[in-house]
Amino acid sequence: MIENFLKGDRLVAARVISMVENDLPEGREILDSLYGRVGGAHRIGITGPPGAGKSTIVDQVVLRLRKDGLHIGIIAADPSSPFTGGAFLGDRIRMADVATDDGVFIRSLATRGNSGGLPRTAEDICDVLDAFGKDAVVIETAGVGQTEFEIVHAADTTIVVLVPESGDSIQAMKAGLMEIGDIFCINKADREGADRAASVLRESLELKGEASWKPPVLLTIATEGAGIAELVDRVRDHRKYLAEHGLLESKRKARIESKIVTAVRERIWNRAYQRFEQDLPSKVERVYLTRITPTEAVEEIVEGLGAERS
Ligand SMILES: Nc1nc2c(ncn2[C@@H]2O[C@H](COP(=O)(O)OP(=O)(O)O)[C@@H](O)[C@H]2O)c(=O)[nH]1
Ligand SMILES: [Mg+2]
Repeated sequence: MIENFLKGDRLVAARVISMVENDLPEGREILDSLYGRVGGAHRIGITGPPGAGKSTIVDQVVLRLRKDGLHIGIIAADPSSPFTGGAFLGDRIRMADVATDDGVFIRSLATRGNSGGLPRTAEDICDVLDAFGKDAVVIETAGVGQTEFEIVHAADTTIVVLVPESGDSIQAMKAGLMEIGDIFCINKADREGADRAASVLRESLELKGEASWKPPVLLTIATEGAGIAELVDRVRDHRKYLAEHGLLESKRKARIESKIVTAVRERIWNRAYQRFEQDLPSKVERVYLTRITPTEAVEEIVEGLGAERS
């Protein structure tokens, strides 16, 4: 499988991604053996409110990158449908321009649960596409809830897409989106108020103090491809900036660190939980009857785990 993967077999890549997405041991094994090849791809996150035009922008950006001969992976993390738990097909269809191109690999993910968060496995899937030889991996998320912070962690460069109507609310906008953007797009600039939204946004970004990277604010009309060339230029600038300041490296290390911490936590927790799970109802009962306090119950459990180990 690995041999065919390295030959560029897309079906095999899709299978590897499924294994990784479903957190199968085989998936982890394959990812481990490919790990030496991870690290080259530029990870570009794109977030913003639903309907702002993120997928349309991705489509346009990817078309442009393809013209330069780059190979691209796309991960679309859509809000899951409350009825089926599966991802909407809309994005895949709208990305029709790139969907038939062999140099592009698109993967739609169902976000699990209602949090709208980026699935934990999205970073692993990025790693797979990176090892598959993609020059850039674009991750699209609906900008709701937790996603903002997760995308920043997963991406080297984060693009925040807003629409002209955001102008009135930019000042009141969740600090979240303001903090995370490396590049801002006011998309649907064919509509009223785009210039004003852009200048309000620029002003608010000015107030943020003197970071060495000033997030540019661009106007785009994604449906017409307007502003996309500049967007791609700014993405390249940002990548260059990261490289020159050692930030690609530090971001990568931060991802490795949290990957390790998360995995260790999970393993230790699972093991510990198995050991005290059966005593839990009796502890609950004793706390309920106020024989012991919740804190005492915790202490008993933790001490019990320690005693068993030694
Ligand atoms: N008028 C206008 N419509 C746009 C523009 N960009 C995207 N759209 C439309 O907005 C709708 C939502 O776009 P989509 O890319 O799916 O948004 P997403 O939910 O952020 O991914 C679609 O009907 C697009 O055709 C634009 O620049 N101007
Ligand atoms: Mg979309």
